[in-house]
Order: sequence, then structure tokens, then C-alpha cells
Amino acid sequence: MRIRLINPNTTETMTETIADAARLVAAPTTRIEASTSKSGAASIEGHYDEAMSIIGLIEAIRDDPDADAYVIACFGDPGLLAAREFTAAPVLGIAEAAMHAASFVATGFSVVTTLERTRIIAEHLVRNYGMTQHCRRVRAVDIPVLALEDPSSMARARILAECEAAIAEDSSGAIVLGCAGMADLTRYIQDRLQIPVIDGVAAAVKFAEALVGLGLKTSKRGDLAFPLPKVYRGLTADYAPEEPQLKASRIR
Ligand code: 2AL
Repeated sequence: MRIRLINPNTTETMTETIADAARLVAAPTTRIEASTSKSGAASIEGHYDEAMSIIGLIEAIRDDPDADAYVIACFGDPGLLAAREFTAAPVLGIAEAAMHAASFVATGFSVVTTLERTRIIAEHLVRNYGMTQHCRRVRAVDIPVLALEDPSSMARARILAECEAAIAEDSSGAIVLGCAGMADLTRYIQDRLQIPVIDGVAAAVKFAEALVGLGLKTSKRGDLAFPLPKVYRGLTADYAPEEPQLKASRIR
């Protein structure tokens, strides 16, 4: 099977980190094809960045209409429901996948994310995903997304310290890493904490494999039906939903 892994921010180096984490857990028969968004912000750290990333995300799906599944590799899960409307193939968001994985291995988990403002966005996601019973607390380390790649930010040590505080203060049995750019820290932190540490990129890839293996696609009955064809104007004109017959002729 083939999974299209989309980094909805425009930073190539982060896509490489994400793709490495995905390939580490993918089955030998799964091909991971990673893409970096062609438009939008260098890092996604707020509602505006998220909104601006969605066209690039949809473009990445449109450029590869035959993937068996898609993964949105940003912890805000930007455009998740829009993407599920746009394609029938399963679409996984890393926050939703990570929180579900955590709920399978612990009765309570903490999320450790980047900035205070993304911490608040992650709290919204906890509520939207019905995870309030499972998520004990969302924490931020106050490190911008792109600084995760900069050794002088001491990101590894600061994230580890926040995870230790989560165990001590939140009584959490598992940690969810709250940024795709933390994907390469999973093993390091888990080895030190000796509790499950969940990176959403890896979780989303494994859930995508499971859904494809089960033969499940996104329901086209109800709100996730293909978008209704209509005229779009201005900057979005090129993204107007097509007539179903036209779309069917392009998609298997
Ligand atoms: C993210 C992420 O995963 N990628 C990005 O650009 N911003 N999320 C976050 N919570 O910092």
C-alpha cells in the first residue's frame, strides 16, 4: 500500500524528520511518500497559520489522487475534515491518531507541545475528539516549531523535563508528543521515562495501514460526502469542487 504523508508546513527539513519516523514503523509492504506543502507558513503555530495551510494540503492530495491513505503531519490536524470530504481514501491527522493510541495504552495521558498558543489549540482538539476523559493535561515547552531543529534551543532536554513533570504532577501513564517536529525524540524520551511515548506520525501511519487493511474508506454519506460542485472565486477559483463524474474519471 502507498501512504501519502503530507507536511502542511513549508519546511523541507521537517518533512525529512517526519518521513524518517514514518518509515521506521511502516510495514515492509507500505510505501511512504512524503511531501512538503507548496504554499503556506514555514511552521504552523496558530489558527491563522492553520487556515493558510489548508490549500497546500488539498493541493498535495489533488496531486496524488491514487494514494491508499493520507496522513496530515501537523499536530493541529489542519484541514482534517476538509481533506476527508475531498477524497474517499482514509485521512489521518496525527493529533487524533496519537490521542486514540494513548487511550489504548493508558487511562490518562498528557500532551507536551511547543508554544502556549498551540497548547490552547491542542486543548480544543482534546474536546473535539471526545478525549477529555483521557487527557489529563496539555503542556507547552515554549519552544517554537522550527527551533526544535536547532540544537541551541536545548529542545530535547526541555521536552524530557516537561514529560517528567507530566508523570509527577498529572499522574499520566502515557505521553503524547504534540508536534510532528518531535517525531525523532520518541525513542529517546520513552527509553528514559519507561512509559509509552506516542508520536502521532507513527500512530497515524499504523492506523492508516489498519484502515486500508480493513478495506475501510471515508463515508460519503453525510457531511464527509464530496464537496458540492459550485463556482469558487478569487484565489480559490482553482480549487472549485468538480462534478462527481469528472472526479470519478480522475480517481479510481
Ligand atoms: C505543528 C506541527 O506539528 N507542525 C507545525 O508546523 N506545527 N504543531 C505544533 N503543535 O507545534
